[in-house]
Amino acid sequence: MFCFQCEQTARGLGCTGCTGCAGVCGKTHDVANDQDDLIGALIGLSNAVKTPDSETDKLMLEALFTTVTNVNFNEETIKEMTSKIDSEAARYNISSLSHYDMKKLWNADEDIRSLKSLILFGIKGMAAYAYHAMVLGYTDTTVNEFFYKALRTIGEKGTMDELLPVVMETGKVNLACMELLDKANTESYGTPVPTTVPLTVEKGPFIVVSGHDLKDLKLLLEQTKDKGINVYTHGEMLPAHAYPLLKEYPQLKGNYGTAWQNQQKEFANIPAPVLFTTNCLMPVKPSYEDRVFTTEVVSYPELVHIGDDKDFAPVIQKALELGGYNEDTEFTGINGGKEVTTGFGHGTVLSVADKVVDAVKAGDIKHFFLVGGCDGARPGRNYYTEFVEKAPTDSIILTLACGKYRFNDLDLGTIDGLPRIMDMGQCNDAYSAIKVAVALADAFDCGVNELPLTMVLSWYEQKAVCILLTLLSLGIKNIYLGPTLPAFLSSNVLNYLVENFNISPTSTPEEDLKKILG
Ligand code: FS2
Ligand code: SF4
Repeated sequence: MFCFQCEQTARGLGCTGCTGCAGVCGKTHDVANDQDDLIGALIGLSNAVKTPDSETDKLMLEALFTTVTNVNFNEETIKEMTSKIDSEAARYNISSLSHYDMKKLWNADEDIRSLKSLILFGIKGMAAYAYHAMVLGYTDTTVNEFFYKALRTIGEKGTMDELLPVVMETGKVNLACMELLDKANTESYGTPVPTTVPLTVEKGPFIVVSGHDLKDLKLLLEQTKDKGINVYTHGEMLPAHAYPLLKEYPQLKGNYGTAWQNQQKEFANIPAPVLFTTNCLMPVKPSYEDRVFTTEVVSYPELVHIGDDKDFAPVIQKALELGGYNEDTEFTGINGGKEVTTGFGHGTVLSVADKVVDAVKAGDIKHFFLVGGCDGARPGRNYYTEFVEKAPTDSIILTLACGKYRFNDLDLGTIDGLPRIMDMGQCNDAYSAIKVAVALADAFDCGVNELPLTMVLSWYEQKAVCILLTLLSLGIKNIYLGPTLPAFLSSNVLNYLVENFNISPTSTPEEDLKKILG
């Protein structure tokens, strides 16, 4: 196996090994190779089919999403998907589909490998967003067509000069994709409103829902109506509390646990089932394996999978069987806070834009930080907690994705009635941050790079890659990126990013704050 698509890759170089080995995430050698075959089949399909239809689009999104870190650990379902791609080719009268050999990519010249990896990992992340929009009935032809173009590009010979524009195009198309998902979510469930979310679990049966898929949560809320079962979000599902049409379910009570990398500890003893709608699933420990359920593209050997009929009866049954806690049970965030807030998407923030602009003009707000992205297991990620704690009291912290669990339970007070920490939502809600930044730049008649705004990002998996590419495609400079730089950036590609975008690796909160504010 060879895999270096995520931040926790072995030795900061790549997860490798032979039969019996596994990557740091727990993905086995066989699963890694099966995922490569799946991508190889997709590249073959992109070359062979000139005008794919919506069925093919759906399969392509599923296949890419399947290979995102912490989504699928199951050889059987990955192989099934590869066979589906071969059958799909047969539907277009292609009798034998040639698969691209991914070893050609992993063994390519390091700069070519680096640029193609940016494209491949970027479209994997983007596929997750396109998939969530698609299940809500929203698709975009330009976005879908780009996936095939990108896949073909990975399979072709290409120079750095030819590949760089496709890397930037990946970011540009991902902006359209995040916009599509924002539209899908807000038209389906309403515009998020600021919401306080308790971390206490009430007594009685409950279900924990993790991942990013709001539609699955909505279906589960429908099926748990009047059943005496409460529902708690976990990880990236937290922002669901802010959507008016989800909020109206009285059994949607609060949030359980923190970011994904703590799940093996946090799920070990809970008297409730957990449903994973997307990443990030970690290898499931025997102590709680009978309580974890998967759906959509998430797959793990031996776990009960809720299929397309979306009958959550096994999850509901398990919740009733386990019964929950006997008493209301108090949990806290990692800094001891008993509640968190969310719901500060572009709809909310822009509705108070004049207040924000006035506070800046009056000198009450001197700086905005976007501190967001993925959380992860590596040491060093407390950088983000310390950064937020040490940020000056006249600064506002915008945040998004699961990295916020490092500090979202801190009470940093308010400035002119505006909370100092504003959670904009899931990782895809980076779209909100971009909309707010562009609106502020308009209000102050300057470019986004001239605003008193700094992005301090944490990355882990491939959705962070497509978001970073979107920011670069918009010409956003001076981004701080940590906790480590991607292993798939060759030194020439990194130099290009530093020279053209002034990307800096994070150092220490004190030093970075000094540099930013100095
Ligand atoms: Fe966090 Fe994991 Fe959102 Fe990422 S829950 S690292 O998938 O996509 O962010
Ligand atoms: Fe290693 Fe990350 Fe790949 Fe898992 S996804 S095998 S941890 S690089």
